[in-house]
Amino acid sequence: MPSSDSQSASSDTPAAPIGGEFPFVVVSNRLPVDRITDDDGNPSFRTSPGGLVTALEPVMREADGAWIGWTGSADDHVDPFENDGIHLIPVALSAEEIELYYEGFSNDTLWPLYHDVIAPPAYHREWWDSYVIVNQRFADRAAAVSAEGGTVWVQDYQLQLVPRMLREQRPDLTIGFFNHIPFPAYGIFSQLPWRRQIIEGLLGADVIGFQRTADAGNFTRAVRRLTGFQTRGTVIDVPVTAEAEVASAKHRIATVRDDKLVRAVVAKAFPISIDAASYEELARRPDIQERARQIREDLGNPAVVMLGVDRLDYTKGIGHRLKAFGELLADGALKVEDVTLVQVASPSRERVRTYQILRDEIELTVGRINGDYSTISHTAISYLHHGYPREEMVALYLAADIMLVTALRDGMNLVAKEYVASRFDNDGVLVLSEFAGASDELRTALRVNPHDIEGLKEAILQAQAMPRSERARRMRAMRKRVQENDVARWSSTFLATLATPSDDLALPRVSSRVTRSEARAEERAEARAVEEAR
Ligand code: GDG
Repeated sequence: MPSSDSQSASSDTPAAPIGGEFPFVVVSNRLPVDRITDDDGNPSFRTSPGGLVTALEPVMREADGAWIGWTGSADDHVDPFENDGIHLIPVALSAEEIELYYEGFSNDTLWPLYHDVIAPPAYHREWWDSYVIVNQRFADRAAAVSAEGGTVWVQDYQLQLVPRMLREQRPDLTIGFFNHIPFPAYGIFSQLPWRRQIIEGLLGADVIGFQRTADAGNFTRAVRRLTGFQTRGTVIDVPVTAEAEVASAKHRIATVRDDKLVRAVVAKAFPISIDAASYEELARRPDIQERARQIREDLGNPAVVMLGVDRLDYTKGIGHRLKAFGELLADGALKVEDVTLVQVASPSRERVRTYQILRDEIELTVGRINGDYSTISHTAISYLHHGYPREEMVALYLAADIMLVTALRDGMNLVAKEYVASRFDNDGVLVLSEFAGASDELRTALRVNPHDIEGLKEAILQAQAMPRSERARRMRAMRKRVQENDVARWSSTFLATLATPSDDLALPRVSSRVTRSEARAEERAEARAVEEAR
């Protein structure tokens, strides 16, 4: 078992003596807590109520799990601590690493690249170097605290090198990875100067989860192009050479022709969701319903309230939404007396230049539309550059007749699912971009291509005119889906796949190599699946 000495020298203050004790470990860039300071200036932590925590909390408690991540502040050398019954293990990042690894490589290289280069990705070697160093630090920490034969679940694009780095140190572990954002087509991914290292990093995992079937297909194709490894449907045969790996991961090892040993890696879609019941519970609270009424009243009781809720991010298509809305006002198809658009744009990545430019553009557009169409008594767009408590978000969902989700590219989009989960009255219309992962599941939303401004305008008008019976029919179908496939089911399905021995993945076996024609047939089938998923 590696000792905590294996942490990199530039890492945190020495950890409390907990090395090697946790059978289940989650690793994510951020810990699920926020640092708060009381009136006397004493710092402490408060759980940040994200969906991931809600999903993993029961698993964590049952398995005596630990969560590894960054606290969100620079040079924050904090010893492991317990919060709400979860063991939290902080990893410190220096101010320079936040700039290079986090704001740079994660948010200004990978984020735009993986979202189909909506904004141009920047490639800097010093950002990459920092990404490697920080990923190694997370991997070292996971290696140090995980129990023999334990399970580690790594989250998201900031930590794609961790699976392999961890496997090299701890072949006894079962390693999962989940990518919360899209995985791009090879033509785009191949721009990345470090594309091979990323693929190799991810292939250190036993199960690699994606939001959509199309993302898993893009990844598998990138694996074939860059490594030549054989793939069979959702299974990738990764050659193994290290004896330790063969011995410790027997159940995932198979022999293929020429006595080659391979490790079976699964890459498939596990669409993430929300804690649907908790949204419905909030929505049913009389005080929150009263707040929803109050919001409508404060807006001047317009006939129609439209809503957008997004982090202020260029992937979310806020500009396209505003353009369609502004044109409908200009055409006279919508009247400012009848309709208000509430746009919550919560502050995000404010130190990254692209985000500063986006904010300026959005606020200029909002100002223009309001200047042109608002009256003393009616405001066209109520624009809110704030974060709100969840109770207020649910009140907004209840107050909104039409929810506009017009992302240009989005892994899933939880806001769409939150709106649906909150509408226990089976009312409200969801206008949903086909480029958000949620559109694979929410088939009865009004699905739009946000680049098609005419189509978007038509969908908004259709939503406005939709009869009550049709609204209810569409909403009921979406609610069923979101209630059945909640975030608890997401995590249990992923973890069950991770625990599945390879026999059930059609291993062990002595297989022949996949022939070229089989590979082509498989690619065609994948392409069909991608088309169907769209
Ligand atoms: C990434 C992927 C994927 C937003 N403003 C406030 C607030 N929020 C909450 C929403 C929602 C969450 O933040 C945003 O989730 P999204 O899924 O919409 O988008 P990303 O932040 O880009 O998340 C995405 C997700 O990971 C999960 O895998 O779906 O595709 O990009 O829960 O409600 N919450 C509160 N106040 C706000 O002002 N309380």
